[in-house]
Amino acid sequence: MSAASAATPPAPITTMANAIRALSMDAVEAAKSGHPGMPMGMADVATVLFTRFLKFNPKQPAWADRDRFILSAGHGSMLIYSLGYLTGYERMTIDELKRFRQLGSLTPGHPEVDPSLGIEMTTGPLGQGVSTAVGFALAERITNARFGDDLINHYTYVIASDGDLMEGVSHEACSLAGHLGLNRLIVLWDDNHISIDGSTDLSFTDDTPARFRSYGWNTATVDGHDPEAVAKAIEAAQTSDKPTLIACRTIIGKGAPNKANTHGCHGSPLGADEVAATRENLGWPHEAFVVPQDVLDAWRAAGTRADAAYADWAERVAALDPSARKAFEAAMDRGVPAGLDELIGAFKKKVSEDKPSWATRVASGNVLDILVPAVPEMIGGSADLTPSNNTKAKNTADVKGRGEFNGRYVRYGVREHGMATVMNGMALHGGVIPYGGTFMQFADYCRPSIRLAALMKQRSIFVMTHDSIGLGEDGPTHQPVEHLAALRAIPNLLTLRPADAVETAECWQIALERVNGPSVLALTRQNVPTLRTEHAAENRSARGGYVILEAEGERKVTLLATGSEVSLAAEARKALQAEGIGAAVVSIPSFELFEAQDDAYKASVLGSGVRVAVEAAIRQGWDRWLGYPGATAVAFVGMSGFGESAPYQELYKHFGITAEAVVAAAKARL
Ligand SMILES: Cc1ncc(C[n+]2csc(CCOP(=O)(O)OP(=O)(O)O)c2C)c(N)n1
Repeated sequence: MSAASAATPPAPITTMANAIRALSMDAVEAAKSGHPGMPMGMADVATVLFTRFLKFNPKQPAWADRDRFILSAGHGSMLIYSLGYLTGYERMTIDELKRFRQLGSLTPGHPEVDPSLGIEMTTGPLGQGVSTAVGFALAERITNARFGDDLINHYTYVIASDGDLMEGVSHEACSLAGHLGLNRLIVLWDDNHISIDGSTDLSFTDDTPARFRSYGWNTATVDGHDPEAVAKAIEAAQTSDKPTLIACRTIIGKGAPNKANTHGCHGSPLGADEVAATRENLGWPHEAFVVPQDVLDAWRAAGTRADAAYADWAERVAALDPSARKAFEAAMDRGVPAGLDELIGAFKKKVSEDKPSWATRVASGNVLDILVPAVPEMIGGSADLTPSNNTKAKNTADVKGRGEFNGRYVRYGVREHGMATVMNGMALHGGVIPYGGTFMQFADYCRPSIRLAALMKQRSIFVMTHDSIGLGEDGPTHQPVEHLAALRAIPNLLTLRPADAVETAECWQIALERVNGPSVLALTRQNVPTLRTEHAAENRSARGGYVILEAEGERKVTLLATGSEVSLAAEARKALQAEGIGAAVVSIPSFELFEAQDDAYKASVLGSGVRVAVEAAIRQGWDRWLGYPGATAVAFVGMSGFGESAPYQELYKHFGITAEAVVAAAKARL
């Protein structure tokens, strides 16, 4: 048992659980929408967890060593909101519960990340919570290995539903958790045999515990309405050397005399009559939203169980020598790593002098060789494409798992979606800046988690190499075409497509400094020349778009490009200039950052006259720059269908993405 569990409150546990049931059904009733069944079914399990095991402090919700609790079955959000109110998170008032699902309330339909309310992550897309929890548990072990038991030593608890365990991503992430032996991960499965369509027998007849055992987990099966049985299972899980799945056999909507154990109470209000009958049945005579003082007191006492543990921990932090304390706080505060300007500046200077023709994935690998040793929070990885993604910095060890967590690199296996969720969990936990690689084509396999990273404002850095038909012979299945547009469509995601080694370093700096959102680095497989041959200390990519090559003489044409096509635009510029046509090249490593610049800057970069954009991808999204005021005529040179399998030089020719085509497009419009 954790230190915090010593003071077991003597309160009647069923009555305390009934408070969750009543608040949940009342809030759903008031909102006229929501999911009462799950919180009512898991109320007993949650009460055992929060009153006897969970190490948390509603007055110090950001406590770095708190246990993490993730409600993966986010549709049952009233469970976590009820717990927040009952245990004493200050802002989670009874009025917020009354405003369940209303605009601007702290109680949206599905929980949205806010640790100050005890909500560790945004859940709702089933499968995400339990999978992201694997990342929390992994970050806990990694930060424990770095900072020691005195500072980081906690559990990650999850409540997951049938839907969570049906979703493929949970299979990926839980398999990884078993492989790594994340023994501080404890999943309480709401094994209620009901989902939306009815009985889980309709579609879900796996032997789930056997499946988890095959992943390397412990499993237990308990009556989820027997508090002692639940407590015993959690106690055993705490000392296990494996992650644990506790199948809690429960009755959905427990307490509702007519609707319990039916899918009718999964996602609809119980209705006034059933609510009244449930009050009667539970022996809960109180008005809607009224929790009697003695029950509230018992819950509030549960919220103070870890006060002493917190004070002891704070003392240990205070007693650290100043440099150790600074390192710990810097890591856990999720700030900007120190010294980036110098590291990136020196790299840029060297490559602008050496002018290598590296693929940007190679440039990225070389940047990582410098960054990873200097930024101890960075934890890399790849979904089994390490040699292709160039994600492993020289001389770094693997995070092997099973007690060995002091490495810097995670072998995620062929689990792109799982990798992305786990990265998000690490970012959310804090103390770790996760980056992970795959082919950009497989961004689609990660997309739900990339979207959640953006929604949750987390610094997950996705390294996506092989970013166009420029990957060549692997053919259309591997060649991204619409992916840049699709990634650029996600709000609060930075899609960075650097043109050369200098821009690659700048983009890494941008991604690391971006403390409130994820980034994708789109990197080439094929070599590209160094275009930034004059060193500038300024991070020019940070403006999103800039004139990388100005026109000689009057600018008549502006060529817009990203990534590998910037060098193609540079060739086209040369040909135009040779004919006396003043042409500038604009590199746009990030649409989002360029969009954020003021109009005067954008106008000066985009220029007037003819504008031609070139990108080995679809046109979607480009018209915002082509159509920006000032152009007399515009053209786009790119892709409009899927790729082909051939050496990449041939593919560029085949699809007409060439310097000649750009020149012709410009000249035709002059
Ligand atoms: C990825 C995803 N697909 C579909 C849904 C819609 N949805 C919400 S709950 C649910 C299934 C409910 O069954 P279960 O997970 O067993 O929860 P319970 O009914 O026991 O509360 C579904 C399909 C979702 N939230 N996320």
